[in-house]
Amino acid sequence: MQFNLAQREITLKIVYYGPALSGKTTNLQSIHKLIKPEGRGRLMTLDTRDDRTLFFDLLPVFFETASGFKVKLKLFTVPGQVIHNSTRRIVLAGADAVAFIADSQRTMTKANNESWANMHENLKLNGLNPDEIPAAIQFNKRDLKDIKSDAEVDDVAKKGREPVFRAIATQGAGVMETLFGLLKNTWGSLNTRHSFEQKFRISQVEFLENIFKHMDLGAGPLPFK
Ligand SMILES: Nc1nc2c(ncn2[C@@H]2O[C@H](COP(=O)(O)OP(=O)(O)O)[C@@H](O)[C@H]2O)c(=O)[nH]1
Ligand SMILES: [Mg+2]
Repeated sequence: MQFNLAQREITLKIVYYGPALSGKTTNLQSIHKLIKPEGRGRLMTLDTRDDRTLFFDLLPVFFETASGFKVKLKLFTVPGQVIHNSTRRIVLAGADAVAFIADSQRTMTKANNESWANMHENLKLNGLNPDEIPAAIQFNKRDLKDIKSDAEVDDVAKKGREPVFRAIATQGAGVMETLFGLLKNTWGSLNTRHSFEQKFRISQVEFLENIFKHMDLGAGPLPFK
């Protein structure tokens, strides 16, 4: 969390992590599409030399609280390719929460596991505790064949502390649910570590409602309370 007292501005950083081609960029593109222009900034994409790799994407989402604080949410993705580890570590620095985008295809199980381990390692190298940072797991590409079954996904959910979501990011399905689930936990973590509610007078419901008020939620209301 970055806090600028003079401008009464709070900036939160959310990082989308995962193996190459799991759908991190697609998640951000879908979220960007679902937010009305007044609630978002420009989606930036920097391409690196090997064209299938994106350096990072940044998606700022803004709102102002009743107590007069401006909250900015910055969403980043990392390049998944093994050779871009130093970039991943830099992007992860100062993260307030991580969304881990796994590829549901069976052939990607090893890549998912390696990326998960790599994320833990890079969190530690950045002085962040992998057991404490708010995290959500998304199993993306549910529309493809030869994917982990629902029962197997449920198993992952049972074993870990992170909430688990299913998605088809190319269709925008499950992307808001993932972000919402993650931000619910993020508020809890901020409140524990920074007395968020007391200091800034932002309740969890106000926090979530403000972030999602500009978003087209399509499938129905999210569980704010
Ligand atoms: N079938 C299918 N393809 C997807 C889905 N999400 C992403 N993709 C495709 O997977 C490829 C990699 O996606 P991208 O978002 O660039 O992956 P990144 O490397 O994690 O950022 C692209 O061709 C996407 O269109 C999905 O839910 N289903
Ligand atoms: Mg990408």
